[in-house]
Amino acid sequence: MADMNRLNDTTVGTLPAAVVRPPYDRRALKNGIVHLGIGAFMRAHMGAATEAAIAAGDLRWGITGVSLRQADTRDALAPQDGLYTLAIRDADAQGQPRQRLQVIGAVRNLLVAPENPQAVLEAIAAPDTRIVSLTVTEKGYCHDPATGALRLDHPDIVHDLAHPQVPRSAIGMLVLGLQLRHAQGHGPLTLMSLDNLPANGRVLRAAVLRFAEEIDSALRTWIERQCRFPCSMVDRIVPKTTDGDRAMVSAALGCVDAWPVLGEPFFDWAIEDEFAADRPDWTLGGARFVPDAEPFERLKLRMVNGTHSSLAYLGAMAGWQTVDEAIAQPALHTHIEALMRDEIEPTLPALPGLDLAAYRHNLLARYANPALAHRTQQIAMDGSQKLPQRLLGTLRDRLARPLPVPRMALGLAAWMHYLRGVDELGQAYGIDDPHATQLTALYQQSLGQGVSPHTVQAMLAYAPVFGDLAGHAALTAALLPLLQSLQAHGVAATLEAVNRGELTA
Ligand code: CS2
Repeated sequence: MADMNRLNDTTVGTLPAAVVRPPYDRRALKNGIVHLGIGAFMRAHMGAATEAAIAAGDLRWGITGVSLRQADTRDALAPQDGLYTLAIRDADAQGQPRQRLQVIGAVRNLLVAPENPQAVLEAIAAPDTRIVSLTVTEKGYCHDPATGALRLDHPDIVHDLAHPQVPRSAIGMLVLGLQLRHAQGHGPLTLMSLDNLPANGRVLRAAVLRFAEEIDSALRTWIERQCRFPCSMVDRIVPKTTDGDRAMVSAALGCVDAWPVLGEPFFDWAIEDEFAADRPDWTLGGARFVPDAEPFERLKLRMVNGTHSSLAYLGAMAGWQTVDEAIAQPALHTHIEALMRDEIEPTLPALPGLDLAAYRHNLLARYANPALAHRTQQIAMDGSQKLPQRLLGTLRDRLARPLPVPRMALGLAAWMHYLRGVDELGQAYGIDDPHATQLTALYQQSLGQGVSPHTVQAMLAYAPVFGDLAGHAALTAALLPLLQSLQAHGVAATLEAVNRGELTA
């Protein structure tokens, strides 16, 4: 690749004709959106939908992308004038992987918050800015996953309250940026979370108001009355980009893109039409505006993310490295399909026009996409932050009725088993989770001579994740034989047994 040109505003005109590229004059773009957490997901999802709105002629929605920690995205994209390629991957009718390439021009500016937090506050305050959106992952809200409340004792929040000139957390940056905006007399903003949290807009709103209350009650009132926090459901599978992906995209472009993203063809975004000022017409990119995102979020978090996490822990332990490799195992396929049909779907609210069986079949086909190489270890990270909304909501609903939970409990048992830090092939891996130290110590200490009721009880007593499920007798009884079987016989044998209707409490 050394002798190839770099993708940028000059070379974009020379790309092969099959590559879609910005059909508008990028120099005329205004910066209407500031996005915190300019990672792969946002660039493959909202970045693509915003590009569609801009391409239709509305040039107000250029994006300022902010990295909250690392400089790598800015370092890669600044020499490319913010241009990056979205590779949409699937298989053709013969099962051969293929990709469709689009160069996206919506990201105009890039900031690295730790280098210059003031620049981020100024971008939030700038008069052209109408929307600040976030993909900061579950842990980026500095909240307690079990209750949803902002943790005033979170180290980043403690830091930001003590040093408001140099905020580190997304919440601190938002509030201090809004404070500057308010002081400069510019209008209110829409703050939009695109993370996989239930009622993501309400979680964000509560965190922002709680932080604002600590620094300035008049500011809190202004935000509360004037700013808007629409909830949304976002859905597109976006694996982490690898060096191989970068080489493949660059070869197809005939010039180097150091920071492409890849994703599946599937795209969904249901967002509440609750904006403080204008917004792009994201329907042009496949979004839909809905009066209430809650039923969409519940559907998506439970069906997609819930089964994704279950599959990821089982797959990671069995040594199935990618989602398509895992779902190709007949016993796992049977389990995931039955998990959706028998245990998750009965907990979902009816949605007009939604055919749940078709949704389920389509989801299994998405998991089987052979061109994504989505790693089970990637999905397995941050379990403490993900399990409450992915698995525990469904579990709580079923336990309250009470209905049996053998398949839901298997996902949870697999997460506990995963905490031992070594897979069934003997490969050790790190646990990537903000609670990793506490959770691995708890699991390993509670094991003693092997899995016992004490092991399960000790895990369920971990309040930041399980809250009121501590000591739950039926859940303990459901988990125990599954965890024992995973430990003694492994993933494949446990799946077979569960599929035969065994190992139930
Ligand atoms: C995945 C999600 O990494 C994960 O935890 O479950 O990122 C998932 O791919 C997306 O939510 C799909 O929309």
